[in-house]
Amino acid sequence: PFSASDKHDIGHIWEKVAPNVDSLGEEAMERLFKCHPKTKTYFSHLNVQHGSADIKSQGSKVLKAIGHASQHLDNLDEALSDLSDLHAHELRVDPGNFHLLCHNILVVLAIHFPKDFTAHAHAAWDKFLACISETLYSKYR
Ligand code: ZNH
Repeated sequence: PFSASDKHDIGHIWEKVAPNVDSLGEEAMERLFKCHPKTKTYFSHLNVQHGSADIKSQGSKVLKAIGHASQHLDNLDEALSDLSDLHAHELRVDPGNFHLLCHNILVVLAIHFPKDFTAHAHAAWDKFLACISETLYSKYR
């Protein structure tokens, strides 16, 4: 359900994110943990202190998965199938947490790419991240 202009805006911003997945991913995770400290409980085996290598690596993995998804907009279920198994069966992340992370990713995009983050791009990314989230918790029972 992505229009041609949605796809354009998703791809255009992704190209700007791609070279910066470490720092932008780290910032999104830090904002998530600051605004919603309970989300840290899923990462209790990692170091979630400010500036930790674990946060950087987790944020980078999340953004790279989003980049992968951006190349498969018409086929998210298949593109994210393994990740969806992981979140549903192993990590068992409460579905209510996904929109919190998505919101913080949008905030990071808005701060770093203010010119590109038009209302239309905002809406396209909001839809894109919601579709990713829906795919990641689609296998929950
Ligand atoms: Zn997640 C992991 C993505 C959301 C929690 N993740 C992960 C990874 C990735 C991701 C890529 C890696 C995997 C491997 O390694 O294989 N996520 C993602 C995305 C999203 C998400 C894309 C949306 C958008 N997560 C999420 C949330 C949460 C989570 C919301 C909670 C809060 N994850 C998680 C965990 C993990 C992960 C816990 C594991 C970590 C470690 O390392 O251990």
